[in-house]
Amino acid sequence: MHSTRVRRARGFTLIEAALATMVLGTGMVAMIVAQRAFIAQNEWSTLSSAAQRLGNEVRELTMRMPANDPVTGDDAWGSETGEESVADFDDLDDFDGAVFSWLDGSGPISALGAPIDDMDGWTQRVSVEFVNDFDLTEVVAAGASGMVRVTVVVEFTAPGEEDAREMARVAWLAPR
Ligand SMILES: [Ca+2]
Ligand SMILES: [Ca+2]
Repeated sequence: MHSTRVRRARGFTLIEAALATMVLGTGMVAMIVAQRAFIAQNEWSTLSSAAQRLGNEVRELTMRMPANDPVTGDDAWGSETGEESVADFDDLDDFDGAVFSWLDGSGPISALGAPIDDMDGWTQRVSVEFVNDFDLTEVVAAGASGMVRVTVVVEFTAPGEEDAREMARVAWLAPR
């Protein structure tokens, strides 16, 4: 009886203390992991909404443009002679293959056609295709249908990284 009392009075044993430290430690690690995951998720959603926005900027820019050049009609694909930059583009197929990138200062562009400041890392890639009027997933030869599909792939290169990552793909249809 006497000896038990003495043991109790000693307080925590080494093992108990070690266990308590371990429990605390594990709790802290779990908190840090959770916080990191939260920050990463937050960053990801910020990036993906920026990407969506950049896709929509191109969409707005081209909204009122015809599928074919107002002067040359559907004879030529791509930008016509003298149309050298986005400021000259006046029909949808002018945008086929266009790349607006932070790398060369050509992008990413806004709905006004001008590069947006402070958007390092971002690139918009545009492709324009004719699709089957009755099966919009099927790409057909240029001029062979009444429906054009414009796709903007938005990529982001994180600081310190070399490879760009696709963050959004915005596509829409435009009748000719
Ligand atoms: Ca044109
Ligand atoms: Ca054109």
